[in-house]
Amino acid sequence: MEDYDLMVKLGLPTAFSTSKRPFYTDDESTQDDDDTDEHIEESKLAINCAIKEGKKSKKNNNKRRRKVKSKYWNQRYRLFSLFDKGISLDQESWYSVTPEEIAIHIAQRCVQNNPLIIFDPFCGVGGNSIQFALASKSVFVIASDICPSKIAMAKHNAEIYQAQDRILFICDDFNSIIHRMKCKVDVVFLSPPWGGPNYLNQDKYSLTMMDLDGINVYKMARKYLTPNIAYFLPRNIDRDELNGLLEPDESVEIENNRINDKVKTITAYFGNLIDVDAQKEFADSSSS
Ligand code: MGP
Ligand code: SAH
Repeated sequence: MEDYDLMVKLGLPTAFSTSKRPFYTDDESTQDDDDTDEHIEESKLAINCAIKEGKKSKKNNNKRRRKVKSKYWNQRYRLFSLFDKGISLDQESWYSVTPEEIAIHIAQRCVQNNPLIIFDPFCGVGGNSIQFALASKSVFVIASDICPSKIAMAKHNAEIYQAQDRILFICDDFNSIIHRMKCKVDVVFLSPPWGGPNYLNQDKYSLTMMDLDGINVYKMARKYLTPNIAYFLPRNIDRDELNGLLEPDESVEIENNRINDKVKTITAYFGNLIDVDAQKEFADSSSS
């Protein structure tokens, strides 16, 4: 199915710039044509670069390696097990992408209630979106990011994992796309930027330290999208602040994501993503 048909089906505005081509309905205003065309050209260029980079990546691994901090390079298969098939990453993504093992786990949790649409509005180069699409054949993923080149890379990476057919890639700002979504979203996954690797410099990381203000990001997603939210956060997050996001009678499940016994990240689950059985088991065992 063409992206255009899907966008119409999902109630998405068809003038979004996607990594593929611009889409218009006959009655849509074309006043933003120039902006959109420019955006599309940028995206096309980025896709070509990503594809070229992918093709060359086997031959040029040494060249790539020199540009990437060894700490990240050494973890490349942890980020994408199919790295050698030509996975594309930019500098920011090397330290932001969700390690594959964690992304698979989060995806499995998010598909447990058989959602139809999962929205990943900070999709980066696709670490999570790919795994959402692979986690269940009945899931459709809307993956957006403000950065056109990341969208192009995410698309390219999704093709490597053969997950592209169930992901719609859109280049847009979170603050703008949430107001334009007309379709019902069943789950939203939030993985905004934490301000780079320096997030570990403080004992407790506050959501307000994010450039986008993590409290606002949560509140906007809760208000305009769905209460079923998985929020991907630093391991030193202020947990009291997360509890402070809740309305009366709501709860949050905070999960440590470990790799080799080390807590790497945490995921906070809200709404129907909370594992009620696990919470009950925990409550029973701690009260006995
Ligand atoms: P990290 O800072 O590389 O921690 O991030 P690590 O490897 O435990 O550092 P060390 O020095 O203790 O060895 C761990 C993970 O957090 C990354 O793999 C990303 O998945 C995630 N992550 C890190 N940052 C800076 C961001 C970010 O800005 N946004 C998002 N969404 N995820 C991030
Ligand atoms: N989960 C992703 C990584 C996300 S990193 C993965 O595993 O690949 C955070 C992403 O947020 C970056 O790609 C950045 O481009 C994007 N971003 C930053 N500001 C944004 C905004 N205002 N709207 C949408 N995306 C934004």
